[in-house]
Amino acid sequence: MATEMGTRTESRRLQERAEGLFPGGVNSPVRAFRAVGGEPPFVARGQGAYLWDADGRRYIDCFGSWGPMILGHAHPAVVEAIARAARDSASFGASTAAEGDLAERVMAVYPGIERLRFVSSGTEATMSALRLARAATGRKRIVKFEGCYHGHADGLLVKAGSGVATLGIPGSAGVPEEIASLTLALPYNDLAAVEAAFAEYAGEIAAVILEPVVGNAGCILPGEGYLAGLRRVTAEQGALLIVDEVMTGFRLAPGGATELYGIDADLITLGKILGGGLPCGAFGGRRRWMDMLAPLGPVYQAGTLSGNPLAMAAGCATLDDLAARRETIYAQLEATTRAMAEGVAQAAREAGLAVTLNRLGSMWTWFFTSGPVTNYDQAARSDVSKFGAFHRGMLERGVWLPPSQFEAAFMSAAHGLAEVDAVVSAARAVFGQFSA
Ligand code: HOZ
Repeated sequence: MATEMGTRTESRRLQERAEGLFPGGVNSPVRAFRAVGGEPPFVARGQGAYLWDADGRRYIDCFGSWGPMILGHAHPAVVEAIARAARDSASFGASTAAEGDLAERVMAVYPGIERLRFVSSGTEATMSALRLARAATGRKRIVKFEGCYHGHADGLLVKAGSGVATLGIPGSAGVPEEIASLTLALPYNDLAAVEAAFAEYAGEIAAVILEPVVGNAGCILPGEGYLAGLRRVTAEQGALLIVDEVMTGFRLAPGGATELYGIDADLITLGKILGGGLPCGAFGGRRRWMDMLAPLGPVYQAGTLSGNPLAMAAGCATLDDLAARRETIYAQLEATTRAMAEGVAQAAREAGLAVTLNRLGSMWTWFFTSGPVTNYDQAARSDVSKFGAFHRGMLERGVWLPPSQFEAAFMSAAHGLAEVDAVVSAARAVFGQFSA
C-alpha cells in the first residue's frame, strides 16, 4: 500500500523557507519533529486515510490532525457543508442558526451539558472553564495531573504532556511563579494523592481538571474506580470536576468518555472532532455554573470567531455522520484499531522489543518500555530514542505516526483492513532492521 520513499526535495525547500518565517519553522512545536528526528514532510493534501506530501509521496495517516479527523480527510459531507456555508460568508461576529444546530447535536449526546459556549480552540475551552470554576467557588487553586495537557494557558503549563513532555521541559518560561503555584500537578490514577491535596489545601481548590483517558502523555487509561473516586472527592470538597474531552469527545463513544464511564462532570470541554477539522472548541455543563458567564453573570469570556459558521457547518456534518452510523462506526473503529495496534505490538514482541500497548477504541500508544504505563512517570521510562527510530522507519515506509512518544495515535473510519495490513507490515520491516 505505502509508496516507495525517495528524497523530499520540495518539503526540504518549504522547510527552509519556513525557518525564515516561523520560530523553528513551525506554527506549533510538535510539527518540527525535534523528538523523533528526521525531516517533517510538508502536507499537500489528504483524502480518507491518506496524506500526500509536497513531493507527491503518500502516507497512511495515523495521527488524524491530532484527533479531529475521525471520518478521514476531505469527507464529502464535510467538504460540502463547509463550501455551502462559505458561499454565505465566512464570518459575521453575530449569532447564526448554525450555532444552535451544533449545540443541539452536542447536547443530544452529552445530556450533562445543559448550557454551552463555543470558542475557537481547546485551549480557550479549558482556560474559560477554569475561570468559571474559580468564580463559582471563590477559590484559586486547581488540581491537574502530570502528563495531562489542557492547552497552553499559563496556569495549565505545569508538568504538562503533549509538546511540553515531548521537549522534556517541566513547564514554560514566561509563566509567573505566582500563577504556576496555584496549579497542583498530581500523579494520574492516584486517588490518594488527590485526597491528600484536598486535606492540605482545605477550602482552597476550585477544580480538578483531567483528561478522562489521557492522550497527551501517550494513551493512558483510568484505573477501576478512579473517575468515580474523583467525582466523589470533588463533590465532598465543594470543588468542580472538569472533564477535558477535547481529544476523547465523540471519539470513544458518541458522548465520549463521559458516556463510556458514566462521569457526572460539572463542566466538560470539547474541541477537535467538534469542529470537523476547523478551529472550534466548547465548554459546557450545569446551568447553575454556565449562567455565571457574561452577559448573564460576572464571568467574562468572549470571541469574535466563536461559533464561526464554517466550523459550525463542519461540526454538524461530522456529528451527523457519526450519529447516522453510530450502530456500526464505533465497532468498526474498535476492530480496525485493535487489529493494527495489536498487530504491531505482536511484531515488536516477536522482534524481542519491550513494547507496551495502551489502547481504548480508536486511540492508542505503543510505549517502548516493558510497562505497565498507568501514569506519566511510567510513560517517561520509555526508550524515546527507539521510538524515534521507529517513527523515522515508519515514515520512510509511508506510515505517519504522531512524532512523539507522548502523544496518542488515532484511527479514522476511512482506515480499513488494507491500511491495517500495510501498517503491520511496515512495522515488521522496521523492527527487523532494529534487530539486524
Ligand atoms: N494538542 C495536540 C495534541 N497533543 C498537539 C498539537 C500541537 O500541539 O500542535
